[in-house]
Amino acid sequence: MSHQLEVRVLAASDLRNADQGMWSNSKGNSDPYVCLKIKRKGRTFGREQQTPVENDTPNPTWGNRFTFKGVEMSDHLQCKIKDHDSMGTDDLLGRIILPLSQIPLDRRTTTWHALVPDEENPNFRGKLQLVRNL
Ligand SMILES: [Ca+2]
Ligand SMILES: [Ca+2]
Repeated sequence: MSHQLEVRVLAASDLRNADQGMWSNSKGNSDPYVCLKIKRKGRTFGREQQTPVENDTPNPTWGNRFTFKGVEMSDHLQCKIKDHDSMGTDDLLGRIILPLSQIPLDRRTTTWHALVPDEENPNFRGKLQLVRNL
């Protein structure tokens, strides 16, 4: 049975600073945004959607709502948080893949999801807050 999933991306916190060094802008902190997509049996289902960029903060807040049609409860939501850079490729700040059933249903039961470290960046840290309607 397929559903329409509405996800609201609330906030992230404790994100790493990916704006240090040669290619940084002068402001000195990451400029985070979130890319969301549905994964079904390991493959992308539907199109990727993004939050706006929050400039220069390790603790961004968004509040944007995203709708994904035709999802199944066995699907997963992948969230990648990236640092927007005006030069070069945006840096990955953290990622998480959650079964849809593990995304909390309303704000009162909101949990922070710890981001998953990556082999290339073992110092990943941070967490992400989401709620859903299904
Ligand atoms: Ca950067
Ligand atoms: Ca940046």
